[in-house]
Amino acid sequence: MFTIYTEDHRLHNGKEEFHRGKMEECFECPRRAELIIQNIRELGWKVDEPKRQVDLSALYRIHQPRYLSFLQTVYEQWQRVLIREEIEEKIDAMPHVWSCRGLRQIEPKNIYGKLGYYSFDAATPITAGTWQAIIAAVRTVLTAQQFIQSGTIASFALTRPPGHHAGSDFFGGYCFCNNAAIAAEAFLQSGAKRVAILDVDYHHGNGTQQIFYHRNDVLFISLHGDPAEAYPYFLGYRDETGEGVGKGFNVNYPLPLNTDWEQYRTSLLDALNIIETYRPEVLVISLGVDTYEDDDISDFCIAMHEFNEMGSLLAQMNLPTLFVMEGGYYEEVGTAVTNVLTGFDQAKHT
Ligand code: Q9C
Ligand code: ZN
Repeated sequence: MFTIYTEDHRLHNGKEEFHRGKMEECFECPRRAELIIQNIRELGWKVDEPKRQVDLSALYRIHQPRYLSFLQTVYEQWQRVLIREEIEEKIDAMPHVWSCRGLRQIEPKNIYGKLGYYSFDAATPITAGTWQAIIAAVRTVLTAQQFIQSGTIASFALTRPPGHHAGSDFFGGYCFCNNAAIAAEAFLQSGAKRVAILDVDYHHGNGTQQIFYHRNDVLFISLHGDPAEAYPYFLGYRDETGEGVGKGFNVNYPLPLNTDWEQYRTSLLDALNIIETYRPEVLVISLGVDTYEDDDISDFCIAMHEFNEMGSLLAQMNLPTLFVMEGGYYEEVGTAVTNVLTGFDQAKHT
């Protein structure tokens, strides 16, 4: 499987996230991508750097300009406040207050207010190099998208930070810009009429759902831990089916904790049937492998070898397929990823 990767992801390197009532070392770390690329190199697959001159207009179509300029400048503003408050330590920017029911939706001037206004959790620290890493991930996914556009049957965008929790104007869940959504938009810009995004990450792709909820040119399907029990808790129920012309083009499969491959497979086959009926020109996979039984923050029970079958089922769609990296938080994350991609490749060649 042809992979796009750059070391620039390392520039996003959060120290701690709020977890179980206290600050703990970030689960979403540079090491994740390094483990994955190591597995890919061992298999001898072709790896390219993202192109420098890639057209970024899809990024600006998916995310609000005000949100993007916030992301670009937030760390500078944060640093000025640290200096003013005479804090010498290098601390990541992190929200601690949000606007709930009964409060206003107005962007505050204050940096703490802004951080809360543009986010939904305290798991997503912003570091000095976060913006550069975000742009590197967007270049990565758009380069992989271009290769598919010009006839490559499948490619893998090894993106970090991940994207599926990021909406048009909010970050959270380790995500800032929605790499999969940006790729889908790029396909449409270059002439596609229908794109399907299938999200197999353990967590509901709330950002992707929000972005395309009122649209029928992108079908969004997500399989995930039931929001009544699993993060992000506040979206991902079955009755969220889209609105306006988008009605029927959003499909959620909330699954119980401890879902195993056999149960998962049933919903996956159902999802693949819906995609077939939709007749998209391309398939974008939000590839989270945090459904693994030993993932550090998730509660499904998929065994390592079962990821191969997942890949081969995806191949049977017979569509140009763009894999975009999302979650997966454990030492063998690279094996799970290459198992999906190997399963896909092998099914293609038989
Ligand atoms: N610290 C992705 O897999 N935190 N994001 C849950 C609390 C947020 C996962 C545990 C999990 C986000 C891309
Ligand atoms: Zn996840």
